[in-house]
Amino acid sequence: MKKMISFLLSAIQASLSLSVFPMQTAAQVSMPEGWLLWHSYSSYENMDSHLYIRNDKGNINEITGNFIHAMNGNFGNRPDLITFMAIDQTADEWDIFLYDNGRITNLTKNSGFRNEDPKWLPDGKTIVFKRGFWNTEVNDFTYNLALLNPSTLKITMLTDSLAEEAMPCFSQDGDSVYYTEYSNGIGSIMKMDMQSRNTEIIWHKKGVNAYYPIYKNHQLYFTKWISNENHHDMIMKYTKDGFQAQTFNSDTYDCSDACPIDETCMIYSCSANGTYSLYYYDGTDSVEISGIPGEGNALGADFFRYQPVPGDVNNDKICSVADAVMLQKWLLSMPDTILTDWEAGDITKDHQLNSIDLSALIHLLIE
Ligand SMILES: [Ca+2]
Ligand SMILES: [Ca+2]
Ligand SMILES: [Ca+2]
Repeated sequence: MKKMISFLLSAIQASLSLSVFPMQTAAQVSMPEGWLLWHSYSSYENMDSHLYIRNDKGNINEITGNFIHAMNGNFGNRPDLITFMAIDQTADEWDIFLYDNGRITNLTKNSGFRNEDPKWLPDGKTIVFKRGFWNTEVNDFTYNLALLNPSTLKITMLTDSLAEEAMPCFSQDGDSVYYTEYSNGIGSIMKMDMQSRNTEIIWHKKGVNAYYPIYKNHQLYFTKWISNENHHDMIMKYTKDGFQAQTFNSDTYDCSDACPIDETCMIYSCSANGTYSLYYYDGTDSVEISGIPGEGNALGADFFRYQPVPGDVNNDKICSVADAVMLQKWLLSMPDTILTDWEAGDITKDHQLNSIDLSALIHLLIE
């Protein structure tokens, strides 16, 4: 190992005179590597929803346990940390569940409430969800937003109003929570500042339902009806430049449940074939994601992107001397040297691949 490293260090000296290589761009239209989570049901009323996960190797497993009708899974800060909602049959109530490396816990067991729509806060330590109870004063359910600590099971209420707040999701900095507020069955997209608890309307139009806000990569997405008259769903993106409709939306079928992967790519549910299927949009084209099991509808996707191992240019999921050798050969323009994952080689993250990255890679190996 030491001999190899000293050889590489001397080789760096030799290659330092090489000019900077611009990054190559991969012209592939395929989904990035990662873990995909979704639920599938024949119809919501049949209460037959199942929660599935496809790992980064492409293997699919159903998340099962002492519950039925599981849905709305959400990844925490690692792919084996998931929260979802399901019905606890013994208690006959909606509960928030935790899946942690294969172990399942009911976090709201026998609460006497309806617990729904869980989403992780960005730190992966707290869950925000919707909690409802039968309110005898108004003869209807009252729903509020709440925070849940999975370690202590402590619950902190965020709202206390007769209006229904639903589908909460946090911004990446954790400063604000976006949610849907319903009035006479029509949803508006709202934002609450976590410090002041002040709320503001992000999107509201009379007679047009808007729901399912998702905040990712510093952009907000949500689903809304096309218009007063056309109740097909479409996905909107909200940035500093205003509201933008996604180009894949249609007047004749539904596009909903945005699951953004980066600034342009996303997974979403689309009913172009009659029932909901999962689609991947690469910024230009949409393709149906193949090999998705489950009868009927596939909805509520979440995606945990595979994080490349720094320096792993041969993409064998570890950083080793073999990567240093490969990067060095590439820098020396040796014939037939192709980097499997050049992005992993850009350790300095300056979008250039040069001897400074090789030097940084060798430092990683020495560490
Ligand atoms: Ca409320
Ligand atoms: Ca490697
Ligand atoms: Ca670099």
